[in-house]
Amino acid sequence: MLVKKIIGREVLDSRSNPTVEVELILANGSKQVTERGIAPSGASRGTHEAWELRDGGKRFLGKGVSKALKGVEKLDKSFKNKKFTQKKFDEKLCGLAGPNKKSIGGNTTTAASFAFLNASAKLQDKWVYELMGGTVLPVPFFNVINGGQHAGNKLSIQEFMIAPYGAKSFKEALRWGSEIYHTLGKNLVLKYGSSAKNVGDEGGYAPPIQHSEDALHAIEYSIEELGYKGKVGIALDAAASEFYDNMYNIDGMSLTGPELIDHYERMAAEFPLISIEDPFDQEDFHMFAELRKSLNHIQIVADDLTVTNLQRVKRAIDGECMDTLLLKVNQIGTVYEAYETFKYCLSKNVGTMVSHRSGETEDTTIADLVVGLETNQIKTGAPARGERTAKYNQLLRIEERLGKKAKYAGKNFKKIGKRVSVFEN
Ligand code: 2PG
Ligand code: MG
Repeated sequence: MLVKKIIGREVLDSRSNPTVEVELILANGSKQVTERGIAPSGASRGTHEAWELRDGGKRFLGKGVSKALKGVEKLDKSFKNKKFTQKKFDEKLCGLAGPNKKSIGGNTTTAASFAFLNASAKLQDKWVYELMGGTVLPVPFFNVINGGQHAGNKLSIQEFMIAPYGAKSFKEALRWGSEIYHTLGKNLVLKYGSSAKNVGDEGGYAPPIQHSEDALHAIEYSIEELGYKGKVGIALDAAASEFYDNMYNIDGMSLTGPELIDHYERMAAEFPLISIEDPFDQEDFHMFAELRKSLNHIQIVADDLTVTNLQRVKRAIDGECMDTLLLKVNQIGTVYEAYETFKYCLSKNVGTMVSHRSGETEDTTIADLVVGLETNQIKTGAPARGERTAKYNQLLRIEERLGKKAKYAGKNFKKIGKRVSVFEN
């Protein structure tokens, strides 16, 4: 596939920050297509993530991406009129971007890599998931209460999610998610007043509460009110690096690592918890492993610990720190590198959950990616707000398009998929 042109554009993300959009013209013989990719952006960023290139200075309060757009111009010069596969395209991006993607930015490479993937599919008259060949729809982890860096309330834990694993299809899971979201909103207003329905960065409510238990109670109550007990689990992303300062400052307490394990154990005993992401600081490999031993029925997910980086993932797997990797393309900077990290996890019997960022856009590539790779799990925010529903609605379309071939991961969401040969050349 021949790259004809690459252009960059500064567009806004869901937090009104500028981000990089790449538009790419790809050709095969006389056929030519144009497709786009947009980079998302995190707030609770792991320190080992790919470099996000921003301008500094006054423009957009320092967050402008005009330097990154200069990087896109460089891409145009060096890719134009050459043929690529996804692997070759992403490898060349890595070469140009240098260590940690510092020279042109991981935001630039992510947008370009997404654009190439979307254009390749279109050129072959396929959807991205179809190009990759997957047929399994993931269990969605809807973020219904926001805290930490994503909200203006006092909750230490960043994300309280619901996972409708007992639904029969993705379509049903999305309906349950919406019903629970509304019921929870109503219950929060009854208990905490009308401002409790205000939302955080990922569309979940940001009620004026301080203790995790209160959030968990409200969610459990809402699930049960609708009769979904035993069919919808609760998941957390503690994003614990954000409340770690030698001690873990959570829920009005200051805890050591082992004390925080006790705290998680109490929550797990009282509520239908099925998954905890980043329960400890991003350098605390040891405590991840300890928690995994003591809460072995609950999925432990690594995000800031591993940042989709193969070297850190190897360390976390060797140390038995996690059951599941959180896969974010922009943490590493290209689709192919993310795919390699995923493939390594697969070979080690470690699961993968595909993820959005808190600063998102209308780009839906990750919805196709999760079906294409058959990772069985996705988190992309609340079942509300356009940048979040864009992905869930794309999953609805994919399920409909797959028809009888579609399978919903459901209760098997922790099962490790088998498919590996997606982008081999
Ligand atoms: C996370 C993400 C997405 P951010 O921690 O998992 O929910 O947040 O994009 O702010 O890193
Ligand atoms: Mg996280």
